[in-house]
Amino acid sequence: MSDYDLIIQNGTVATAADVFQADIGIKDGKIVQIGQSLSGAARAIDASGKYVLPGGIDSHVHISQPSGEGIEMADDFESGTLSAVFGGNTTIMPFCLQEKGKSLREVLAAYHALAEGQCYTDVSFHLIISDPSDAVLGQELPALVADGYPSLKVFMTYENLRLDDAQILKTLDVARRTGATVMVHCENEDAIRFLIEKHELAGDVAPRAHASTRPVAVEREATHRALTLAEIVDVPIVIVHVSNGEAMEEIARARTRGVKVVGETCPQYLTLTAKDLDGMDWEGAKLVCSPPPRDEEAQKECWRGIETGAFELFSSDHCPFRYDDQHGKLNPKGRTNFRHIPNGIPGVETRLPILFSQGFMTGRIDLPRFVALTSTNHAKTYGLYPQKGTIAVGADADIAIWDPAIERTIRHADLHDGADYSPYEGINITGWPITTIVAGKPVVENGVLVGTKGDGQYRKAAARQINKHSNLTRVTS
Ligand code: DUC
Ligand code: ZN
Ligand code: ZN
Repeated sequence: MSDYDLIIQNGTVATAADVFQADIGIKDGKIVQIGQSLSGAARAIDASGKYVLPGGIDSHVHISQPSGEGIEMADDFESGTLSAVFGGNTTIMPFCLQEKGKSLREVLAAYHALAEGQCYTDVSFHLIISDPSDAVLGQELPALVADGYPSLKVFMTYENLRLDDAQILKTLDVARRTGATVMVHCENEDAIRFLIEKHELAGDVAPRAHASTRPVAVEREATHRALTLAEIVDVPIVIVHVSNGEAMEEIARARTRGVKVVGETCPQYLTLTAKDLDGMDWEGAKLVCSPPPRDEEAQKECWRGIETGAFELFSSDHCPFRYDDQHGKLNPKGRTNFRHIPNGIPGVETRLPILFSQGFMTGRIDLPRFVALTSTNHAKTYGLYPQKGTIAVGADADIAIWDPAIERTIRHADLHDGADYSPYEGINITGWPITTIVAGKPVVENGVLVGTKGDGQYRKAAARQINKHSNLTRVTS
């Protein structure tokens, strides 16, 4: 019998800490050896001239999420994970949305049924809490955290989703007691409502108004408030999809007060601006996401956050809707008023190439920082580490092999998601993941699909171990 099922030979391996030349031996889905000149495998992949990195973990992805009457997301678990694996990801973390009145168990069961047998990557869920009743906060949530579902998102915006400050405080308090991790969408709903009414009165209802009704101040104020609520409760918090320097400064200030906060930014805040929406008329609907893209100055600030460590997470916020579709961006109401255009853009396949090309290949960040931002920190923040997010003996053999010599232009026609456009169309990229290995099995090899749906499994996560580790460190079995 062979010592290994698979060896990856001659590659340059990187983790969040080191870069080194090594072979990797894989057996039964795990990394079992890292060394020189390994042999004795059923098969070998030659990675000469390539980078061998932990597979991407995209901890902010929306799949098959209810999004309003008549609206359908463009991806189910099959197409979403297919797109993810072609983009070098081995795990994605979609959200399970609790609709008001529903129990969390019911919601989870429904999402598990949608994902079962359909996935090309591993999957681990976050909850979205929209109805923090006594039963949910008192019984269901603590039981689920203990049962391997320890992360949840709350919204400060959207009529049907937003929690008020009292509800957020209570939710944070449950997180403090149970070791759950709370992600917060920070935008002030009342301020947005006020601005939307003004725009509608003035007849300003084209997609560009989406950006002007959600200005930086709306995000900055809510970010400050969320951080203050976490400070009062004394619990770590994740601020998701930060779009600009002012919100980032709130995170930095909170850190100096001792708040444990993890900051996330996304490709749209590095590559798109509100001006793009402006120039596109109704095609601007393709870029409607929240928070909206800002300006060149905000892009620079987000890059600064990536370079300096203000942000620990770089996620796609993949939230795909078809553009030219009555169930998508241009639904019957959406084609007459921006308020009815579903919020969100696709990007799970392009997240890693954009940061690799514009961050690593330009010298803005080094390879360990790329790995930390795209894989390791996601695993640590959400309780999947060290089983996932690194290349180490005993870890899952979740690996992406990158060819830094590939030059490509992003074209939606080459991508694998269910949308009908990419917000990143036309961006030139240097470097692309050519082979993606999920739990020891090549799913994409040399740019060709060789795996099958069902190769990806559901992975439970661990809660924070209170008083034993920092907010970024947990242990999964
Ligand atoms: N928030 C997200 O995280 N994704 C898409 C839309 C939104 O408001
Ligand atoms: Zn959000
Ligand atoms: Zn999102």
